[in-house]
Amino acid sequence: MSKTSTEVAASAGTLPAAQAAMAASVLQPAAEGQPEVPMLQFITPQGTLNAGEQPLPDVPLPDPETQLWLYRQMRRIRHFDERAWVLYRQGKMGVFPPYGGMEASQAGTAAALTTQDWLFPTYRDTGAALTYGLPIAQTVAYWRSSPHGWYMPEDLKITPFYIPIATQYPQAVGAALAERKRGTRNVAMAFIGDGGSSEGDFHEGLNFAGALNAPCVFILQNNGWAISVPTAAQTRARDLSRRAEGYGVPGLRVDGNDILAVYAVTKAAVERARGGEGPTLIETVTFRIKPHTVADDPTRYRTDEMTAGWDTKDPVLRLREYLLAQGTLTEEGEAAMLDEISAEFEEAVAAADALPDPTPAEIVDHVFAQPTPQLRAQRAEIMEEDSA
Ligand SMILES: Cc1ncc(C[n+]2csc(CCOP(=O)(O)OP(=O)(O)O)c2C)c(N)n1
Ligand SMILES: [Mg+2]
Repeated sequence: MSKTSTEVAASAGTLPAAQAAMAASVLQPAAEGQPEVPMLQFITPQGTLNAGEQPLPDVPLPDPETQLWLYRQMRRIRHFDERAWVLYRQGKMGVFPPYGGMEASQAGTAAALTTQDWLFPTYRDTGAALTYGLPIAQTVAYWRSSPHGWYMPEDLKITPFYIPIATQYPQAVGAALAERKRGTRNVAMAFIGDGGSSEGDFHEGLNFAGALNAPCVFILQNNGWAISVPTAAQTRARDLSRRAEGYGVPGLRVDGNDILAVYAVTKAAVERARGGEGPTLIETVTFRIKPHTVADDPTRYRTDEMTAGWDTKDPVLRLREYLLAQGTLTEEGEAAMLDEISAEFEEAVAAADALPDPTPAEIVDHVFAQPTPQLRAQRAEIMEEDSA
């Protein structure tokens, strides 16, 4: 951040006192004795190749074909995020947690999986789910709170978006161990936020995975905020990747706004897990530019000064600059790509619109495979009320 602490503290003065005190902690220096793990970064925010020494010399830059494909994945999920805002304002979508600005962290990680692998996303990770292969129409239905979006397709090993923070970590370990028991080489990837990494389940999950050498890849998206609480206020730790050390698990840090670095490091961790070498924690260092959800008003707890500089680190523009300079992408090629992405999205929204309206009783229909007598009674009651 280019602002001085005095400037940011002064801008925090426009916030209510409690929020200002918390916001000021954004500037706390790292506690002594906490060495920072260097971040892998291939592409600088200016869109040039980082010529500096890299902390993970064995992790190679993806080839140009992969780079272009990753650019497409980011564009595709950015399109969803931008259109979701519009649909929300039109009353055609429910409350949605946006991930705009975090596309590299979501697409770059999920792109390293096949659909034989497991994905455990949180509410923030619609972008990762779309990259993995969750159909857009179903995703729209989910964020409309329609029962048509409640199931995940049978041919995908993706769980519903986790809302209870951190519960997905131990469960992902269980899925990974089940795969190993079946003799496959499939892995489980679970997401969490910076806030979630202070929950007990995060630590239990990592310990469990480490002790049993589970084929897991843990993605910790450090986006600077847990709703209104800045990372620096919710933990004294300044380098969340190092939390893995306590469990004997490698913890890596990557520039979460550089998709080439995110993809390369995740791919290496996935291969490691497949090869029976155990779990890895990857901290993707990014930023939540957007509100917590489309219904949140972040001006109540942070000022523009606190988010300043992050727009220039945009993951989509960064890779775009690089690909154009390399000649891997042309403006015409990009225009065609964006047209295809937009057409795919509109077709999917039309498919979601065409899904039949749910009946009120569906709220109890999907609780158990075989409904209990109580649920059957509740269902009858709901239907009676509805028809009255
Ligand atoms: C167990 C649990 N406690 C509290 C909440 C309320 N809650 C919803 S989002 C959130 C913040 C999570 O922040 P972070 O893990 O950084 O994820 P981000 O929203 O930044 O992606 C909290 C506390 C919850 N959903 N589950
Ligand atoms: Mg967060």
